[in-house]
Amino acid sequence: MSLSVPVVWSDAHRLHEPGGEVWVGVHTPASEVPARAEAIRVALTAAAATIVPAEAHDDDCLACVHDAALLRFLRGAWQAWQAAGLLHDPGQDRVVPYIFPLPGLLNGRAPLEPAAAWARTGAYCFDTMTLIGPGTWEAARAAVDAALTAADLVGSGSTRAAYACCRPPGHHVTRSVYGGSCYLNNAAAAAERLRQQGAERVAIVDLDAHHGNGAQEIFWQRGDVFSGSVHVDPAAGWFPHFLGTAGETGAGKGHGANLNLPLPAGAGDHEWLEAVAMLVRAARAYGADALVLALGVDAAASDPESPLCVSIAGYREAGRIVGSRGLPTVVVQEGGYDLAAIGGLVLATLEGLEEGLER
Ligand code: SP5
Ligand code: ZN
Repeated sequence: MSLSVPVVWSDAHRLHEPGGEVWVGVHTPASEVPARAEAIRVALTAAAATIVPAEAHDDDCLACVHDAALLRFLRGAWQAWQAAGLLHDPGQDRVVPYIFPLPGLLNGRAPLEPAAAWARTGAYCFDTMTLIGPGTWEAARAAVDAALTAADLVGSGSTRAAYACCRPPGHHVTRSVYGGSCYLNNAAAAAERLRQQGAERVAIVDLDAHHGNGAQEIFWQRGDVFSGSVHVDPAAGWFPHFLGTAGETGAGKGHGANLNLPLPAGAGDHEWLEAVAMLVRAARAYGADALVLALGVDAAASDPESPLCVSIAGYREAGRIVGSRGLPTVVVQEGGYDLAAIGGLVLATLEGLEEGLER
């Protein structure tokens, strides 16, 4: 039995080598590494999946979800860092933030555009862990192309479901700031593309172990895109720490179109699958005519970055639950850091999704 969900892929992901993560001031090894996507590709190819190259798209859907200033910064960040001589003095070969224009610094006024290149990053990056190297922009842009290509396949009706092997991931990026190993919000761009292709209402269902804060903020006041996320409770000490609680439900036209289901550390298949089913029911009740599945597989028990304890059978069942509503579905890769498990987890989820859609 071969996997029939097409797998959208770009070699350009290899150009992004974060080279590390600065955590509490300490340079630690990177978790979001090129070997992740390669391991997924190996598992899906072994299941005889069809690989579809990501097609270049213009910036249209990207400009719908991100501020022009963020896109301008990301596009030129590496060159500006290099031009400022920072590779040699002090000897930093990645773009990293240093000072942050937090609201309390400015009494609500707009920050200056810093003259110093090394001071600009903090206006766009909300953590110290998400480093930019020479190929980061090209890889992140190609990941968006992969998500948009998958959305085209689904939106045109040529397949019920498509999977985009996006790397770097995207679900932590808001309209104006990046972080959490993410640079551009692939899932949000896919949702916009599905809308362009005729879906009136799109639901993003985020299974990554961490809160999908990016889509939450991008679509906070919008009634046409629902955001739902199951994740380890940020209030109990987990990234993104400052948000992701059940009380965050959207505002204005988006009131009721955001649903967070935080779980305690240690939660396993039973609680997690109940939450997944609840998200899918909410997406249905919302009236979604297409889904974007933000598929992080870092909720797996063996994952080094989260305390959730989901099994591979749990991910397969989650795929079935998501597929059971028969909605056109774009699957976008998010986190997942156990290199030995990541390929099997993604494959199991996609197999479950196919089973759910066939029923
Ligand atoms: C896409 C995604 O899953 N992003 C998650 C980023 C969460 N990173 C939080 C890291 C918290 C500190 N971990 C210490 C390990 C240092 N390498
Ligand atoms: Zn994650």
